[in-house]
Amino acid sequence: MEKFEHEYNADQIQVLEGLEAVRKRPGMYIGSVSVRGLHHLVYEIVDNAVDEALAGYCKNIKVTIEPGNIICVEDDGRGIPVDKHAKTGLSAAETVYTVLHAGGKFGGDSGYKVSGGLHGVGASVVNALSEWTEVTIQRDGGIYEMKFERGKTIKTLEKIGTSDKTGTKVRFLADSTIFETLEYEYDVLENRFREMAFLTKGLNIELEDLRNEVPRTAKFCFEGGLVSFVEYLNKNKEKLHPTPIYIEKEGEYPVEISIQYTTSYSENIYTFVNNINTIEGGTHLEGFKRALTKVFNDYAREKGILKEKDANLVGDDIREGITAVISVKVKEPQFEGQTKTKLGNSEVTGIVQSMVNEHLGNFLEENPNIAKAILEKCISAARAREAARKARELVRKKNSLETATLPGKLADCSSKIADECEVYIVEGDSAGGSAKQGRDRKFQAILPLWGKMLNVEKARADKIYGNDKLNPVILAIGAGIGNEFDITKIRYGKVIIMADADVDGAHIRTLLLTFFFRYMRPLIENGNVYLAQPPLYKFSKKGMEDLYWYEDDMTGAFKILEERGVDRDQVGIQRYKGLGEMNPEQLWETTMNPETRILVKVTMDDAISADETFTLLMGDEVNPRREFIEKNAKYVKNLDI
Ligand code: 2B7
Repeated sequence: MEKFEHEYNADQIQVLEGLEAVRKRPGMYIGSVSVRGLHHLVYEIVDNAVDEALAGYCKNIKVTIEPGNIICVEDDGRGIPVDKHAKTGLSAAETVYTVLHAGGKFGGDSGYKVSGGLHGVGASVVNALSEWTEVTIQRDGGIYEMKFERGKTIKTLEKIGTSDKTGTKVRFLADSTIFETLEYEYDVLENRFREMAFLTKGLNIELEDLRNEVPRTAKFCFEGGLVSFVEYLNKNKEKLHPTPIYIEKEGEYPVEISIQYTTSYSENIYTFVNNINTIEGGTHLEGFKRALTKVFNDYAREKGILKEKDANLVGDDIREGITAVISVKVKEPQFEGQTKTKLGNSEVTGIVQSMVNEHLGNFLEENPNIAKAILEKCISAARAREAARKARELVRKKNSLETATLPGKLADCSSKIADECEVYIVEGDSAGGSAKQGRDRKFQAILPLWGKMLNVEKARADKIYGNDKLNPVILAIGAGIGNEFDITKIRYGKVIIMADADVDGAHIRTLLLTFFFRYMRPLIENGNVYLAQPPLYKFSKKGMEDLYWYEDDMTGAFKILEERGVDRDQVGIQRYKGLGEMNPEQLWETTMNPETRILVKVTMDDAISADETFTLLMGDEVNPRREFIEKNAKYVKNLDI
């Protein structure tokens, strides 16, 4: 193949410098070079295809993970324009792939750009961070192709055939010298594309993973859009009304909202701006909450459900058990917050607020039975809130009477520098005893738990304050719970759950994680929650250093023994059934010593799938739970909840 000879003009030099900057500081453009950043590459390309769908020209998008982690994205839109771009002197298509921030300057007549990745940087960044990229365009009766290596054009756009179809196909291999890993996670992509399909009514998105012998595929298309989204989120919950509410407003700031109440006690509101999940909320969420509170209070007063003497319902009462998805389109979104996922545009508050006031108000008038069912639930939430307030005060009083606010069972550490401190939450008194003796008391605290733990999935807040199992955990961590949780007050940088590697241990782990997820979510989001991994086996022989093994499969251990020149028949194998079987020294060496232990950090990439998991594991429905456990028997090992 002949190499394309560049005649560099000033514009093109700028182009090369631009893409060089992306390669020098990739984090600035895609957030990070971790697996998360890697997935962003795919989203950036798919977003362009979704924009073409939003413009009304593309119906089908197909994403393939090919062997070797090559990504292929195809759409059946109009195809990226191939004509010469006046300013750069290159084809429009090559400009899109080589000029930083070229996005938005094209397709001016294609409807405005509303989709766009988290960082909205587009195809040129993907190109810069890929070992190679090839783009094939079908358009104007022709097939066109261009190729790049690390952002540099190696084959300029050229017609290679004829076609009566239209569309764009992009294949790329992420650059292994830039990313920590090239291994895409099928589940992460599947979740993201499902979400995109919900958010773009009628769009077909197909995902195919060809990396393994048995391919995995998923096809998404939802004619119901956000209503289908809410139905999906609530699929394992008991509903207060059969069909999700749907309200919509078109115009300069299109708004779509779907709402359905369930009998659960948690609040699940997911918000999107231009199809981007705004995890930190923002002005659209603010407007929604204000209007929701007002609409229900006004309705309840007008219908005499709230009497003159009654106080207004507060927002928390009205949001108990709600599942809602809010999707707004904003032409020039300002993203704020730690992870740039908080909408800052102040004008959006009022727009969403008045839209919900009007449309939801009308809906309640037209559907009095649904309004009544929801309000009954809100009123009982208000009663529980009052009971919770009393319970909390009681606990506060009791705690202050006992002078120290720390639980009696807690063996605290001597350091007061939260960042270096750890608390082990340990199941069982005997393991707790060993942990206390084995720990490094300078920075390790031990909180033993025993007895049956409360399932917070089936309890309201009033049952949590003052609960004799959970209260010590709340006090030890020291940052409150629920709306009052304050991450800056945590007393330990690491909260480590240490439980047996058996079914009971898994149960207690799940109960505690459910509690953290529902009542101290920032603790998980901030990466403070860990799981200790006790060993499953000990291999010992006189004269040989003990070998601890942490996996069910012992093959690896036998290999190590072989390398040490040890005859495996002479080695004693002990299977640990519980933490209690280890003496303090062993517990320190295997599970607590930062030099030798294995800790699994609990992360939450995706609140939607985490909610799904906990609803299933801890909720009322038995059949889906059984199916889930059968399918994910090893979920504890892979702790992306
Ligand atoms: C701002 C840039 C990125 N673009 C167009 C038109 C169609 C089109 C695209 C695309 C990803 C993988 C398969 C507009 C927009 C460039 O300008 S990008 N389709 N698909 C895509 O990237 N898919 C377009 C106006 C008239 N004709 C075509």
